[in-house]
Amino acid sequence: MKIHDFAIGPNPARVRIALAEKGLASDVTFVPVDLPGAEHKQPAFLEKNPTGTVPVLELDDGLFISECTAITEYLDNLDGNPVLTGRTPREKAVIHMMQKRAESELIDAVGIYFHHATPGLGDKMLAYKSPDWDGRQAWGERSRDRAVAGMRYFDKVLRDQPYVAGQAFSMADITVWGGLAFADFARIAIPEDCAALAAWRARVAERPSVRSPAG
Ligand code: GSH
Repeated sequence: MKIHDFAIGPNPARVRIALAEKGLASDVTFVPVDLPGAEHKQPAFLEKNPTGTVPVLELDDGLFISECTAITEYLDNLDGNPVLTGRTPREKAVIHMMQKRAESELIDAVGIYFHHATPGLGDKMLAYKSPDWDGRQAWGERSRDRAVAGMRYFDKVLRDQPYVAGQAFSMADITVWGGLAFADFARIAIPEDCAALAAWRARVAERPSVRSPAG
């Protein structure tokens, strides 16, 4: 298997953590994609993933799978022991729901702020953004506020349970982890009163997969 990604990206980190959780790190080769150079917006890459984002998993039969959730589900099911995406219908549904909330209310909201209200990945990416700086900035700042509201939401969830989707670590925790890492990078502070979120983060930071992700 190959993973086309950008080593320091927070979404690539989600898959790198999943690979380490599953003990599959040595089964993949990483192919770097030059995001600041806009390689992911060029036709050769868009053939692999029309949405122009990383990571992308390339299987040995030539199939390309994009979206961290789809990649994680594939990896998690390879050994018939899906610990990250749930075993029962109920577990699967809750993990899916919470991870989607972590995407839309946290990591994607941070991404909009970073890419549209700050210099983001630099000048070569400007051609792929709206030329209306004021509009972009206003939209980005609304997204930043949404990300902070997302942090508060997950703090509330974690006051009542040890992990984002319940009693066990899952793909939903990985997405929140990536969202907070992206927030650090984009300089969006976690509200100081989010004690449950901070305690969860300190606990997750000790996991071997998080301390030593694949790659
Ligand atoms: N929903 C996508 C997934 O789960 O894979 C998000 C992927 C994503 O946004 N990746 C970032 C990216 O490629 C890297 S952290 N950004 C480049 C861009 O938006 O131009």
